[in-house]
Amino acid sequence: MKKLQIGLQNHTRAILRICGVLLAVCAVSSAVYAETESAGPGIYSTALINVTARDAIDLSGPWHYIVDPQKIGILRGDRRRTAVFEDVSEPDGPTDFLEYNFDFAPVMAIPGDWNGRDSTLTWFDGLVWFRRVVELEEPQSQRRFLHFGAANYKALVYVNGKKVGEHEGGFTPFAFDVTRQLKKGRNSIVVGVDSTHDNDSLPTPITDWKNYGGLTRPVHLVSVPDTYVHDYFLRLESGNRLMASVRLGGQKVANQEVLVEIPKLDFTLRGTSDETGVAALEADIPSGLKRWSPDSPHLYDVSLSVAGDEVSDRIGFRTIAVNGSAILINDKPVFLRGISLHEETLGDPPSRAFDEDSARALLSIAKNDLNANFVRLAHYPHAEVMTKLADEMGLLVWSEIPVYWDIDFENPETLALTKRMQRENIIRDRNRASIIFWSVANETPQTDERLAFLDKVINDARKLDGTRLMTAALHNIRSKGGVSVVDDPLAELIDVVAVNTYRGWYGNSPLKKVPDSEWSNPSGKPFLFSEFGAGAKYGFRDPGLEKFSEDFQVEYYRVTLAMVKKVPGLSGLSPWILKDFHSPRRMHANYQDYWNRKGLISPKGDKKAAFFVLRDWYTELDSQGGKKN
Ligand code: GCB
Repeated sequence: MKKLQIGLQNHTRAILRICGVLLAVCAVSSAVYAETESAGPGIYSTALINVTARDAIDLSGPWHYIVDPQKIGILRGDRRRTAVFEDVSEPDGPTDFLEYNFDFAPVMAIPGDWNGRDSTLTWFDGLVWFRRVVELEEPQSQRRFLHFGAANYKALVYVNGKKVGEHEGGFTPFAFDVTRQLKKGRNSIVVGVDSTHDNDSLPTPITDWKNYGGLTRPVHLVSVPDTYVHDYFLRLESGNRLMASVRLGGQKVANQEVLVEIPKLDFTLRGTSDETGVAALEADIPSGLKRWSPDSPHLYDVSLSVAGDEVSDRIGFRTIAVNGSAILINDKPVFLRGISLHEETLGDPPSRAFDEDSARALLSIAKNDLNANFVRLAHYPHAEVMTKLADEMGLLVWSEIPVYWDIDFENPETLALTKRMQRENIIRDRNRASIIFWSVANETPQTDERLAFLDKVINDARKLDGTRLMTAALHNIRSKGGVSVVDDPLAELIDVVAVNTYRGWYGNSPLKKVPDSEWSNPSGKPFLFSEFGAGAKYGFRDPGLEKFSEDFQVEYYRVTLAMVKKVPGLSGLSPWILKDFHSPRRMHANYQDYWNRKGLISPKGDKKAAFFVLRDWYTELDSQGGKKN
C-alpha cells in the first residue's frame, strides 16, 4: 500500500486499524441491501430516497451525548461497565457500577456538529456517543428504517442495545431496517460517531476545511408498507423522451404495477416491475412541459405509487449536453457565472448543519446579490436541503465527492469506499434538475494509479446517471511558450475540464502579470476555472496592497477577471469562495485565526469589496444574455 505523507505514529496506526476493522465498510444491516450493483438500468442498492416525503418521525432535537476520548465503548465494549451502546441505566441494569449513564449526560441539538454545539469540543476529533429515546405504540405493522442524512465520519448504530449497522463516509445518507429491533414502548437509539480519518479514509485527515464531527444531518424513523418505492430516477433524455426508473423494495417487488403521475400535465406513466423490482418506463415528452432552467426554475409535483405506497417529489426537467467547447442547457449554450461554497453556515461559530433557512441565506447571496447562476458545492456532497433549494431557486450545481488531494489510489478498499460514496450521492440527488456536473476529484496527483482509480469511479457514475456531465478540478498545468497548457490525462476521461489556479496569490507571480496569462485547453472540451482566489480579512484596508487586505483582494479579482475574459471559449468560473470558512491549517494569528479568508463575504456575511467586482461583471454578463465573448 502506498505511503501517504501523513505522520501517524505506529501505535496510533495500530489503534486506527483496530477501529477500522470494527467500524469497517458500510455493511448495511439485516442483509437488506447488499453492496452490489443490482438489477436494472441505473439502479443500485443504497438507502431509500426522499425520506421527508414519507411517513417518518423526525428525530431532530435533543440527544444525550457522551464523549469517549479513549474509544473504550468500542474497544472494550464487551465489558458491561463501558458498553455505552447497551444504554443501561441503573438500578434497572446490573448491580455492578457502570462507567456511563446517558440520563445524566448533557444534551446536544441534532442535527448538529459537536464542534459548534459544545465549546469544549471546538477541535475535538474522536468518538462521541449519542442517544435518543423513542416511544412507539402498537400495532407495529409497518417496516421501519432508521435513516441518517449523514454522520461524520463513521457511525455505529444500535437499537435497544443491538447493533443494526455501520457506515463510513461523512456526507452521504444511509439507512438500516430496524423493524425487528423496535418494540412497543421505550426504544433506545444509540449512535457512536467517530470523526477520525486515516490514510485510507475519504478524505484523509489532510484537508483545508474543518472536520465537523457528529450527526450533522437529520435522523428519521421512516415507515413504509411491505412493498414500497425505494428510489427512482426521472429525467429527459435525448430524443425527446421522458424516462423513469423506479426501484421497489420490500416483500414482493416483482410484477407490481407502478404509476408515475404529473397531475399538472395530465401525464401518467404506467408499467410493471420486473423480477428484480425495477420498472423502466418512458414516453414522449408531455406536450406543454415547461423546461427547468436557472431563469425559469420550473418544478412539477410528481407522484410515484406502488402497492399502497406513494411518494411525492418536485422535479424539474431539462437536458444537458456538450457541443464542442459549449455547455448546453435545453439546447442553449450557458456561461456559468459561479461561486464555490463549503457546507458551513453563516455565523461565528459556524456550523456544518444546514436547515432550509441557513441554506437559503447562502444561496440567495449567490443568486440574488452576486447574480450567479452556478454554485460549486465543494468538496463533498452537501446536505439535501441545498440541492433541493438550488432546484427551487434556479442555481446550477456542481456536486463533488471528497477525492481531495492525495488519497490512497492504490488501495482497493478506498476505491470501494469512493464508489459507494458516489453512489449514495448520485442516488440521493439524481432527480435534482439543478445538478449538471458530478465531480470525481479535486487537485489529485498525476499518477497512473490515480488515473486507473478515477476511470473506474467515472464509469460507475455514468452507469448510475448517463445524463450529467462528468468533471474534476485539475491543477496540473504545463507552461509552453508562456502559455499555460492544461496537461492532465484525466481530461480525456471527463466531459468538462476544470482548472484551479492561484496565480498572484501563491508563488511569486506579481499581480500585474496575471492579465497577460494565456491558457490552452488541448482537449477542446468545455473549460472552466473551478477555483481562483485571494485571502482578505474583512475591514482590513491597505492602499499599498498588502496581502490579506481587502484592497489586495479587489486588485486580485480585477487582474484575474481580466485574464479570464481573454480565454477563448471559456464556459464559466466558480471562484474560491463565497464565505470565509474554518480551516485548521490557517494558523496565522493576525490574518487568519483558523479561517481561510478567501471568502467574498466574512463569516457573518459582510460583503468584502471584491464581492462587488465579481458582482458587477456577472451583472454585465447577465444583461448581455449570459454570453462572455
Ligand atoms: C485549493 C483547494 C481548496 C483550498 C484552496 C486554498 O486549491 O482546492 O480546497 O481551500 O486551494 O485556499 O488554498
